[in-house]
Order: sequence, then C-alpha cells, then structure tokens
Amino acid sequence: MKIVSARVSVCWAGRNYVTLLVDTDEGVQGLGDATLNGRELAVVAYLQEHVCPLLIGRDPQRIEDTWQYLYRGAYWRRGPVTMTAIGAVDVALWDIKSKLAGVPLYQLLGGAVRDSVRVYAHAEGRDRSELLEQVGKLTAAGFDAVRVQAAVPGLDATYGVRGDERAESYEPAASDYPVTQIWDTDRYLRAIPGVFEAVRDAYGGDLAILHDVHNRLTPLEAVQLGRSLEPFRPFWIEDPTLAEDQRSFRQLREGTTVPLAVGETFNSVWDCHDLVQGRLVDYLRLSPSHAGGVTHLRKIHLLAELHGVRTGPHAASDLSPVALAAILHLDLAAPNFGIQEYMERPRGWDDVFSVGYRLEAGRMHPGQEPGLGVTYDERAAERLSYRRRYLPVARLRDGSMSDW
Ligand code: CS2
Ligand code: MG
Repeated sequence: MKIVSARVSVCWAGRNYVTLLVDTDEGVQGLGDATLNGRELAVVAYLQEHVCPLLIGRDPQRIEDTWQYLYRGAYWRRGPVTMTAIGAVDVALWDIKSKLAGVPLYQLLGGAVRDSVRVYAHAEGRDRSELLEQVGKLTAAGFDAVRVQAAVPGLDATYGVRGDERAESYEPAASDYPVTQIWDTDRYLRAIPGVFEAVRDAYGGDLAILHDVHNRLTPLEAVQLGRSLEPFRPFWIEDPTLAEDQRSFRQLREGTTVPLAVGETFNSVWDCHDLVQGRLVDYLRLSPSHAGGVTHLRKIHLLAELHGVRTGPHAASDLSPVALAAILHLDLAAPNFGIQEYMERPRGWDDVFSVGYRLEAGRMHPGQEPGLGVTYDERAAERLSYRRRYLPVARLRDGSMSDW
C-alpha cells in the first residue's frame, strides 16, 4: 500500500484550522490537525514544501519509521512548527492504520482502560456573579470539573475571559493585529483567592476546580498563590510560572501542595523529562497536535506513568476536532489519564468537521467508528478562507512587555 496524495487544507471554521489529508492507493484517507494558533501558515509551508513530497509513495502503515524519518532525518529537531507538522502526519497515519484494521484508534493503543473520559469545562466571568452563573450552568449540564477564570478588577481585559472580546481572538471581529492587554500581578494575586472561595461556597466540595495562570508569575509569587488557594483544594493550577524555566518547579513543590499542571507549549519528551523524573509536576498537558502526534505523545505518557505523573491534555478550541478525537482515543487507553480539557466548539466547526465522539454529562467517548471517527469536508473548507489572527500580547503598566 502506498500514499498517493498528501495535501493541506486551511479554513476559517470559527477560527483558523489547518488540516492534513493523506490518501492511499487503496482509497483510505487519514486526517491530521496541523493548527498552530497565530502561526498557522508556518506549518502549512513546512508541510507543503518539505514534508508532503516525502510522503508520496511511502507505506502508510510504517508509522514509527515515518516518524523517525521526519524527526531524525531533518537534523533540525523539535520546536512547535516542526513538531506540529510531524504530529499531523503521525495522526493521519494512525487514522489510516485503524481504519484499515476496522477499529477505533484506541483499540490499537491497547484498548479502553476506562468507560469514559472525564472532562473539565471552561467557566469565565467578567465579574463574580457572571462566573458563578456559568459554573452553575455547567454543573447543571453534568460537569463535575470546571476551570474558573475571572476578570481581574481594574484591568480592561483578562486572558481566558472571552466574554470580553478583546481577551482572545476567537471571533472575526477581532483585530488582525495583536491586541495589547495590560497585566497587573498584584491585583491578580489579591483577587483570585476570593474567586475560589466563592465557587467552593456556592458549589461545594465535590466540584473539581481548575485554574490557568498562563505563565504570569515568578516562582515566589506562584508559591504565594498556591498557599492562598490550598484551603479551597484546587484540582490543579496550570502554568503558574514560565513553562520553560524548569528550575521554578522545585521551588513550587517545596513551597505549596497545590497540584501542578504544565505542558501545552511543550513539544517533545525533552521538555518533560526532568519534570517527570523529578516528580515536580502532577499533570502533563501536551497535545498530539503540537507534540509529534500519537506516536511521540504516547511515549511521553508512558514515561509519565512510570513516575506517577498523570495526563491532562490541552484541547483548547484552537485545536481542531481532529486533534480532540486523537486525544480522546489516547485518554481512553492511558492508565495514567487524569482529566481532559473541553471547550465549547466555535461556531463553524460543524460546517467542515463531522465527529463520532460524544459528550454526555461531563464525560466523553471517542466513539466506535474505525480510525479517529472524524470526517472533513474539503469542498466546504475551500469556501472558508484563512484570516490572519493573533493571540493578544501583554504589557505592564509601564509599557514593557509581559508574558501572555
Ligand atoms: C489555554 C489556551 O486552554 C488553555 O489552557 O491556555 O486557551 C491557550 O491560550 C491557547 O491554546 C493558545 O493558543
Ligand atoms: Mg492553558
């Protein structure tokens, strides 16, 4: 069997998505997600110019060899663009292999070790009452794990709070130039314990409460945050400090008992190795789209399993349904799975993607269709052109850059 076509489709389905389509001479097609938010066309060029030509004529069933060929053969390793491109190819090949076997992908990963996948939903509010109302809607819909993000009083916009349209560039109305948001750590640190207290008081001890700090704090500030939240028993605190400065995690571990999650910007096992071996984090958040596909992410998860670290994969809505499907198959089969991110789908997903996975009362399942269980309408996608979009940037009040 041979690969006869490998092509990239870019579309605006509520936001930009890059999809790799791999076709075989036996008529089986595989899909991969190659979306790198705000840098989409860099991956498109990497795939079109450097990777797709190498796939033609290859045996699609030789997944590991193709991974090695693309990773080791390039000499220039790692990095988000390279690993997203390799990830898309890898996921497409796993899609093909499981379609050929006539089974959902999770069966090739060892089969299900659980009946369903626990997901956490996003709640956000421009003020306390809006946040509590949103948490209430989610718990009423059956979610028992919620990520809470609240606008910081005194700031015009806060990351993760989409009610404020300047916060993240989800909608067409957003600027085609990065929006600048002002950040104030002191105000944030003063506000957030009250947010946790209010949610805990209103919704009780059973609710898992998660929170994303988005790399905003120094290690010492993160210890202060962790200690202030300990009484409310967070499920996890995500990205409290810069993910790439891994020395911080030792200080965090020594200073606070809040569980720590990290990894949405990591793209290789070498980003995780020391944190996992040192047991310095509790949850890894890499996705197959940005970390070299199912093949590489599975190795990372196996390493984590050895060291008692669990998984909590990234699945923000800037990852396509192809990515979410691949993640759900991994979740269902991973003994050390912890929790899965879930975001409401942007308007427009249904115009191009059809999915076999399902959500019911805070639990998901990848479905029983062979492969990933996702189809892509390439013709419909052609009518939905790419729009240049950026994530916001953050500055301090004195005008200097901060981390977004
Ligand atoms: C966030 C993401 O889901 C999360 O945890 O950190 O929304 C992140 O901002 C985006 O994926 C960036 O593209
Ligand atoms: Mg995050």
